[in-house]
Amino acid sequence: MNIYGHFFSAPSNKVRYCANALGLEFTYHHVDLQQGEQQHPDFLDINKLGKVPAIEDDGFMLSESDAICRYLANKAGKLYPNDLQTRGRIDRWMDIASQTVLLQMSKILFNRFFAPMLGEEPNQTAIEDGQRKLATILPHIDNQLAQSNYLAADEMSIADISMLATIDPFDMIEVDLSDYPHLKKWRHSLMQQGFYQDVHHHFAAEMEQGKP
Ligand SMILES: N[C@@H](CCC(=O)N[C@@H](CS)C(=O)NCC(=O)O)C(=O)O
Repeated sequence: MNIYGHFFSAPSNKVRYCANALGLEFTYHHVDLQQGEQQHPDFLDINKLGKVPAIEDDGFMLSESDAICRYLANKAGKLYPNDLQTRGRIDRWMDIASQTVLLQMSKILFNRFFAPMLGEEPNQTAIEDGQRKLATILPHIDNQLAQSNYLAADEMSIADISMLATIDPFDMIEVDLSDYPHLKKWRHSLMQQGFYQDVHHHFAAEMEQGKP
């Protein structure tokens, strides 16, 4: 299997964490977004939308990080139990990560990190809006993790991996988790695991070199 991603991309890292946690073998390919490689005809054959992440698995192409994680979990038969209600809870937390947390986090990340890199004026109103809206969702995540070991159940699922990847940039944008002790503990414990450390070993090297 081939995974195409970029080290700055939380959705790409999510797919690498999932594949690692599921014990799937893959070759990772860096797509240089700054150089526009996502619009190269060879990459558009893999994902017509010209976005990472994407996978190629024995001739089957798939994009969208959550769809890929579900596909990989179904393929491996792990981290996405068949039980209807457990699946409902996993899907709910994946949606919260991708549609709520990512949206608010991205406002802060773009304006604090990428806007200055691109020579654009950071939008302070967008930063404050993102901070205010994140502060309404983080207590819900913390409350859930006070009640169960993981987001959707007492066992880890792809929902945990999805949320973990989504909040990776929190350190870069100085989101303080000290008011959320259960979330902080859950995050710390997952970050020690091999599926995460493997990507972040490369992530650090990639950050230093600008590419893998
Ligand atoms: N909803 C998609 C998001 C994909 C996405 O927006 N990828 C960005 C990087 S995080 C990208 O490839 N941007 C390049 C471009 O739009 O040209 C997912 O979860 O996979």
